[in-house]
Amino acid sequence: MSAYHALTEQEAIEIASGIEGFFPAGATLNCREIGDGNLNLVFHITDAASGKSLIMKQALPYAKVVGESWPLSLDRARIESESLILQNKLAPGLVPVVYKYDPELALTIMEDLSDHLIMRQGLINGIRYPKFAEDISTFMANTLFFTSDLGMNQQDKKERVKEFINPDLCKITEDLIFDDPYTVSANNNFEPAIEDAAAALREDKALHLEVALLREKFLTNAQALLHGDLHTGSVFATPESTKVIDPEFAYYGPMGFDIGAVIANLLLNYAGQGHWIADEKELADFRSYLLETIRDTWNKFEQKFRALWNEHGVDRIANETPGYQDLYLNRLLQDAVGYAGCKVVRRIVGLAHVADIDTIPDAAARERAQRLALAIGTSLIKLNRNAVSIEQAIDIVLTAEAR
Ligand code: SR1
Ligand code: MG
Repeated sequence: MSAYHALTEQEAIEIASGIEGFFPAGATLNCREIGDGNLNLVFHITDAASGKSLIMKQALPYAKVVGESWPLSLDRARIESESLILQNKLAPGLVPVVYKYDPELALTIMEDLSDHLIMRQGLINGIRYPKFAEDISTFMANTLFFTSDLGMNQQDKKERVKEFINPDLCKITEDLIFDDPYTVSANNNFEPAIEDAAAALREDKALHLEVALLREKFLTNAQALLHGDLHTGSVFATPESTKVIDPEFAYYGPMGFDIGAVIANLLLNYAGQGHWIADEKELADFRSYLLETIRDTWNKFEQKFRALWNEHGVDRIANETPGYQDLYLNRLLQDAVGYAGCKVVRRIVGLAHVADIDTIPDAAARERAQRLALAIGTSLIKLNRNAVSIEQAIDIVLTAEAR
């Protein structure tokens, strides 16, 4: 099977049977297409007799969420498989293992993680993930430090920047996160009940200035190889284990974009959560857990990033100049806060939303959650260049809630 075409379940079975040594000879394989994301086909192949299974992810030449009118490069499948392989070296055990990549079919064959749950769904169900802050901070510190000019040969890094040029997927982010929510765009998608809040986003020039600066950094700052779409739908988790998936948006960009994505998606759950848990104390406890996870994620990330720098830093002047490391980390915090804000706002008024909020059945409760998220998101964006501590971001959340 060679030339590119979207696979059927039967074809996926034939490819899986051909992977030497994976399934027992003559195994009766079962296949289900389970892709529920915005862009790709995902086949789950299982052999009930041996209990063995794998995942095949195939890129489609257009954005599935919109249709064939929005073409997308298949090269993102290469970017995803190469990112996963690199991430597994830099942060072992925190991503699925890639078994095989087929460039012609834009197909990545990888470890099946269906003993884990997509973290977004878990959080919606009120599950806590006590290992998440530890694991995601390790993932981000290792992948961001060792792909940056601080942690790798700087000539090799320039070669790597070339390998991860990802224009189509970056354009999605540039439009959907840093432009559409602040103007009238056919891509936008919000409920009539919050039209006034959407109009306020379009009119707030001080907000636009901050978004323009964050957008400029996303366009120009090739600081490290990012995951590029590190939301809670890109994490498979159990209380004991964390696996980061789906790095098809990977490119060289500002580190704070990944950190901000994690913070934003915990906050989106925070905003939606109030309406799932009826008991006041239980709700307050779960929300405190989410804020504690944000605090831990940043603090652990900072501590691990500094430790890697002190032990493995390759840049003489960066290593030896007093105050440089502190300023660098403060800029990362500021970027993380700003990008977190942008990522919250886009999920309320932009094209692609999140289930944490969209599946709230009661319209008035859903509107309250959307308004809370917008209040948090816009305040974080306005804070970004003045942030000196993660506690300021936490305070913004607590103040927005009290309104
Ligand atoms: C057209 S793709 C919409 C969104 O889905 C992905 O997960 C990214 O977040 C993207 O912005
Ligand atoms: Mg994805």
